[in-house]
Amino acid sequence: MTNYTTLDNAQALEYVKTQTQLFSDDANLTCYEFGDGNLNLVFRVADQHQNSVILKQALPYARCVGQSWPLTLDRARIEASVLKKHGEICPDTTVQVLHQNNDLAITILEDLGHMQILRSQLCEGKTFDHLASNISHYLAHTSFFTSDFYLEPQQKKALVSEFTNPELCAITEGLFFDDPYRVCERNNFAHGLKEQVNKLHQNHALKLAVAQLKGQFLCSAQALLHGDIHTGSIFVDNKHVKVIDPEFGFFGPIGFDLGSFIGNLLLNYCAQNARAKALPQRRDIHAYLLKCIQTCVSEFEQTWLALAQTHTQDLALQTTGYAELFVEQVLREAFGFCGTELIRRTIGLAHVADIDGIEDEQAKLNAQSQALQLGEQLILQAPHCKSKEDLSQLLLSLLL
Ligand code: SR1
Ligand code: MG
Repeated sequence: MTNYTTLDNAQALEYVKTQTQLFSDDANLTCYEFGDGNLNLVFRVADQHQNSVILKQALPYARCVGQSWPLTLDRARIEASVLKKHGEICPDTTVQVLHQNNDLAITILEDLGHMQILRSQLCEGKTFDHLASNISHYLAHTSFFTSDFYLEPQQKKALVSEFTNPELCAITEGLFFDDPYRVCERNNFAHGLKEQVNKLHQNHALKLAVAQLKGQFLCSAQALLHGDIHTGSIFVDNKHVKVIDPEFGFFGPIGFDLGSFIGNLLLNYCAQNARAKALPQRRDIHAYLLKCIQTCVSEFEQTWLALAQTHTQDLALQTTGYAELFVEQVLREAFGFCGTELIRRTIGLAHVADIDGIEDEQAKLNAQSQALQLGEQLILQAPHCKSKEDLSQLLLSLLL
């Protein structure tokens, strides 16, 4: 990465002008940086006719912490490559990569500025009927077609190697499975949660279940994951859903992505007790989020089993009943990973705006406390569920 330099607005504009053919030669370009994520620079480059693209550049450190947390630039290669691979499988649901430069850690993407970030929409109480089907389609197809059920063994192993992402995985390993369960400098929570957090730190059964999930995360190279599919990594409008930002992508346990997505819907669920002040409105958004989770899980299961039935290449994995057992385990793990997302977003380093944006301090504390309890129970109880119906019952019993 010897040529690497961080771009400013003028340099990003110049880069697009001179290194790509994305605009015509006489285009009058403007450029501004508007990234508000945890890690990268994000520029919008537009011409006088409202054509625009997004130029994303990885910084050599985590933006949300600063230069004291160095971070590999290779994540830009991983992100662009995951988008391309997932885009081959699910073109309608994956943001399009227009240009990739690994030396400068630059990716140029189609501009989704006409769409909205799902997290902000859910916070405003907006709902999207097509969300669950689109995301379950994306998760089932990308995971099936990058798994050993479908790929030749050598092809699969070559991909595992191409998508080895040790530094970003180490962030997830620490933030999801280590920090929240012990005293740690990076943790961040209000004094009002101290007692609940202390109890959590002393809960051996919980730590054991989390250790099992971490074991799966470390050892189970099942499929090419997005690796960070929260509601801030999803754009929506009335018809479409587009997934962005898979810089944490790697070959991992399939349930991790499904669990991360569901976890973010549940974080919003907890936040709505404070956000949706009128009871009918609160009931509606709660019912929507629950339905969205149930649809997502059942359509994920159906789609995966249908793909396994028609497209499994491996002889032994074709054995009658195996795909069903495999998907049951994926779903159990998904609910466990979902629990770890709820906990780490509540007391760990990186929180979510759904809850942090609640103005009333007591209401915020209540939402955080609910997220912690929910996370804890999902982690503890999901491993004992035998089917998706059991998992769905478990969730209902914890929420109602
Ligand atoms: C230092 S990175 C913190 C978090 O932001 C990313 O979006 C991931 O969720 C990561 O865990
Ligand atoms: Mg991200």
